[in-house]
Amino acid sequence: MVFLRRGRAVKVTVGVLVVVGVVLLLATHTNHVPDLRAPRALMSKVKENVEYLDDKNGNFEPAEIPTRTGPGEGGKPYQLPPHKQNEGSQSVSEYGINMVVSDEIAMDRAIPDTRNPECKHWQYPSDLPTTSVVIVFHNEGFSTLMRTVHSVVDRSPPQFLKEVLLVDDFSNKASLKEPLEDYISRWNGKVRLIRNKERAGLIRTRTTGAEEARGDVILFLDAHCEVNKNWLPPLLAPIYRDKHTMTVPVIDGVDHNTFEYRPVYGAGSNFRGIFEWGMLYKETELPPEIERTRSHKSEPYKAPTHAGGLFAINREYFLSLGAYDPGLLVWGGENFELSFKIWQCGGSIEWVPCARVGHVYRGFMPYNFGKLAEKKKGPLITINYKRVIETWFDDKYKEYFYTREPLARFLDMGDITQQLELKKRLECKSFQWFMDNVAYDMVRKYPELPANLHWGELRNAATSQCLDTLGHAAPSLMGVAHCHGFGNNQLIRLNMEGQLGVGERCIDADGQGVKLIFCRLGTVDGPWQYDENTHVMLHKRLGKCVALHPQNNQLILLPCDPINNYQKWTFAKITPK
Ligand code: LR7
Ligand code: MN
Repeated sequence: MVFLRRGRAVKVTVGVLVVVGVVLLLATHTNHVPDLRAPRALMSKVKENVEYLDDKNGNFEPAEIPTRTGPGEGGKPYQLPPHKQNEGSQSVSEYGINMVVSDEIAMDRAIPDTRNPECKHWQYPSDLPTTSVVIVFHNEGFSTLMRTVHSVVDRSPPQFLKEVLLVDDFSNKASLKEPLEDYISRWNGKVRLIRNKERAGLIRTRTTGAEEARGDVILFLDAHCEVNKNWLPPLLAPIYRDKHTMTVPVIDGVDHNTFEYRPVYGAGSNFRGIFEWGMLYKETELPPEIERTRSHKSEPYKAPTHAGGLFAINREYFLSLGAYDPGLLVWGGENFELSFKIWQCGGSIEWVPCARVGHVYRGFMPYNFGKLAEKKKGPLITINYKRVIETWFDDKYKEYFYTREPLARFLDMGDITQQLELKKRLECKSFQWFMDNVAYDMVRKYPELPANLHWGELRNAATSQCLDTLGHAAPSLMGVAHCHGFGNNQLIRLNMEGQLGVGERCIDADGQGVKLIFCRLGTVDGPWQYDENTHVMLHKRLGKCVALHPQNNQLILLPCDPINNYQKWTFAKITPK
């Protein structure tokens, strides 16, 4: 690792010097804790401070690496030659990632620096905490896993990287046995490997990793990441300042087919994690009232939650919070559990624009949940959500979740006594506090939900078929299909404000027919009115009713005719399977 030397730092342009100065001043005046909010009057000292840029190694900015050529270098997309494309596609069906492409790309390829240019000029404490980078994996591709490790070792100041801890969640691929052990021996113990004796799922495996780790801070990564330039110090600095702060890097995208590295968000825009009432994770622009208080766009900012995979936290703090709820199963919802726990029990979460990490977004999930899922009936991820909301939401908010996911009320979430005790013992605040003080911008997008008037399958009286999204993504035409009783694409909700919904989408209509659409953000009302007596579904704006065309079985809007069976619809109960 080569650090930026003073000589180079002085060459920065005047415009940037202003930023540099502000950053450095504060760094030197507050025990080197980075905070960009320096008084403007101090800017005259800019030059002097630039001279100090490299003192105490406080900057950690690596020297430019000479440009190389080769597959995927610079984060460019790589296309396989025709004779390898078939093999490539096969690997996509096995891994959700094109491993033939990955294998062609250097383990230590260069990727574009996607940070805000200001980031080059931050200064960090020289005595940041040591870090265990914990990577849990189940049947991941060898070269993507090892590229993750290479990027961490190559792009982290060695004094802060205690170890990379790989935790194998009971993989059965030969490449992840001896070949993996052989490969990591090149790092002389800095990269450690432990293995589960049975499949535990990613959530419990991460807790195992946290218990085993030797660093002060644990930093979780998925097994298919590439960390970007100078990623580590900015994630550690807020934890150094306050060990109840968890930090989250900004995630860039790596294409699962071509390995093209490209930012999801530009360097100038900042987003933060929220969720909708069905507990689907979302990201939203940083609210203007927060943006206004910031002197620099590269400054860390508080966020209600995070995507889940990539974050740093003081190890003892994480364990003192009980790590993850041990009742959570395999995958999903753990990001919310940890976020609510941290915020409501006195900690905070910061997103760090100067820490960028690429993550391969797969086309589909290449593994199943194994025996762990068989034991539990019902959709496992919804069960996790239910545990989380039953522990952390206030009653009023729990109702929003059940309004949006009516079947969740009937799922067995197991015992949460221990979670409730922990919440009490740590004297954690209410969910209302969290909504008022942390996620206050959320209800602008996802207002509090009116209750459902009806939910279930919506059956046509003439054909006994059910309204169905037909599995199409919005925007698309809806249709009817044989009623299957499983809910999913046939679970229709009508709320008190006339909104018809299915999953997170809404239903509307126009001259073409009945449509699945994206709900208008920030609204919870809709155009529908259901007649409890005649069972017609009126579209108020169009003044017509939903009808099934007797000949072609398509949905159309017709003048309301309460004695026509093709216009009569009844909500039928779905019983959870
Ligand atoms: O049973 C398992 N055991 C495991 O060890 C299943 C998975 N895993 C490993 C797996 O090999 C991988 O390294 O766990 C890691 C995460 O699994 P992924 O990559 O299949 O998950 P994902 O990227 O699709 O999903 C996101 O949501 C998950 C919910 O539990 C986790 O929090 C993931 O870490 C998370 N990923 C991210 O946040 C990266 C950013 C993408 C987004 C949004
Ligand atoms: Mn992932």
